[in-house]
Amino acid sequence: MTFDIQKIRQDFPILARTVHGKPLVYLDNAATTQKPRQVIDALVHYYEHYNANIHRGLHTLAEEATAAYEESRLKAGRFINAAHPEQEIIFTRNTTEGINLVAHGWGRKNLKSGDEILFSAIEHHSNLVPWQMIALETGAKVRYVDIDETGHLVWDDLLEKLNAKTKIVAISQMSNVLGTINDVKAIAEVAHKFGAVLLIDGAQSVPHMPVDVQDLDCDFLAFSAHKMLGPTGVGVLYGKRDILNAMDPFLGGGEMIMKVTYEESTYAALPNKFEAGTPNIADVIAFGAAIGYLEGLGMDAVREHEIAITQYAIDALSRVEGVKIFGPEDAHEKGGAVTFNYGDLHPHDLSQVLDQEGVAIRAGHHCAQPLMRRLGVVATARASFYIYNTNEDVDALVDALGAADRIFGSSSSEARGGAGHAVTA
Ligand code: C6P
Repeated sequence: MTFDIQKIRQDFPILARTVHGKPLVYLDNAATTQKPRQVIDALVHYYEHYNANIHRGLHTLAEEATAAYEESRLKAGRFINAAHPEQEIIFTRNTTEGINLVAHGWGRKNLKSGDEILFSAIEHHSNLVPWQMIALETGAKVRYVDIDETGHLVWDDLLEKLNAKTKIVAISQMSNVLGTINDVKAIAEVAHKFGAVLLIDGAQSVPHMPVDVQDLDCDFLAFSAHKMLGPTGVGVLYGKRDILNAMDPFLGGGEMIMKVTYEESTYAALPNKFEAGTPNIADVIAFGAAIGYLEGLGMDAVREHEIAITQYAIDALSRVEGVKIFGPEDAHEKGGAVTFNYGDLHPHDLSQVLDQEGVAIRAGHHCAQPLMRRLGVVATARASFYIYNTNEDVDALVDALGAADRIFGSSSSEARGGAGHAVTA
């Protein structure tokens, strides 16, 4: 292990609490992560010492707030190695808003009837619904790349569906359900050959592995602060400068203009053009502290820790009779999310029993209903890990499954039929 998990845990006040009299075992990190003291302190410090609106005021507080806000932009840019952080990093509310910004800001201008939008079978609703909406509006058509039985994209299907009509490829780098990691660098290469732009949904990848937008050569990357130790209500949309410059604004209002008359307006330069109205100043500043925390650990070390704990979890869960795991078995091929079902027990019931044991997981369709249908299930349970999780947390999950079994008899002989580790179509 390249970092000291026990030391890290001390930075997270919430990890000291109990749930139903049991120590909290937080395994719902793909939904949102917990926040370290450094992030909470940055938030409180802002409100206690220099709360002011940014960019507008000429007083000391406004200048301090503006400087801290812009510093977070530079930090976010450095974190993903943007070539021009001061222009290419747009603060949004979350990944969802970033993708909508591209669908509407870029899509309205660049899509027309007969064009194609290509996404994949593993996408989160956030990377499906905005494209369906813009397709309806423009007459473009949505298509998706299928997955194989381990949850990887079928490369031949991608090549077959990419063509001169494809104008944008919108793909997640890491699935929030199966954890599968897509080779987005290779996808960028083939998409660009056809003249298409590539948007990466980085909601799950950016928090968990090193991501370098220049190396990937992606055109857009969207991610959320709250999944990487930061506050809720802040997201980042990265876009290549030339592409952002050529796009129309998504929202109109204060801060995003150059000149306004009663009849018409001209727009501000990047990034303000895309940040209409007062932004989420406090949370953007606290997000800077979250980035600093992760940089202190090193994203290579974060990834290394997650491979280790994910493999430990896959191995431990595989030994539990009645557990069926979906997605890759090798943790090197996936992020820190393990999705499974336990016998014929509904994941919602399972989640409730685990909660009684202090273990927090997510159960449901994980905002990926088409993928659930593709897997042949209505819902699954998901344990997802982050920097503060230990193998003991995984042991607690496995023990809690025993409690569920005692209550529901979930690993009944009928239910034990599932072979596990396979995506069933
Ligand atoms: N997935 C999960 O439990 P927002 O809500 O905008 O911050 O993130 C949306 C989103 C987009 N893409 C992927 C791959 C995601 O995983 C998510 C959020 C959470 O899986 C909440 S549904």
